[in-house]
Amino acid sequence: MVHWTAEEKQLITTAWGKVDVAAMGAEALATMLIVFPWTRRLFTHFGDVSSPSAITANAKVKAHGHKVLASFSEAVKNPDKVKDTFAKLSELHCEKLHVDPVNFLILGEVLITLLAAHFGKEFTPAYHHAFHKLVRVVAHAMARRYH
Ligand code: HNI
Repeated sequence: MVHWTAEEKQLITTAWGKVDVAAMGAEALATMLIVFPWTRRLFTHFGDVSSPSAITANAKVKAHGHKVLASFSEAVKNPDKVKDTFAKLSELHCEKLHVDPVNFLILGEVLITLLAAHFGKEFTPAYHHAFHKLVRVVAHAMARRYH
């Protein structure tokens, strides 16, 4: 069981309150698809995901990125209940979509990089640490069905 300090929870909530989930979700998914091209294979039914410009312009990628980050927001709201929150999604991603679990961490790292770029100097090591921990907890919960 992961323990969250009051400070960690506070840092995560404070930063997240300033995040545009739709915009950052779209950017995070697009960045993952651009920088880690093997992840494109799962999204070919979204249309053209064959190049950075096609990915950035793809409305389905944008909408799905929003959906994924909105789902991640549930972890922000309830960091103590991440396992339960993602139980159904873990089943979907592991048993139906067969997403390689390393990709959950990759998407998380992409998100942290975007947060750091967005907040600049405000994103102190304490924020970094708190989000890293959350990303690990979410990735672990998402991969649970593989364990
Ligand atoms: Ni993911 C569908 C959440 C990581 C590939 N994903 C979803 C849905 C949510 C979601 C919510 C919609 C479910 C539904 O329709 O019932 N995904 C999340 C979260 C993470 C994550 C919270 C990580 C923290 N997904 C990933 C990763 C990949 C991925 C890393 C691939 C590399 N997800 C998919 C695919 C779908 C999907 C593929 C189905 C898309 C579709 O609409 O066809």
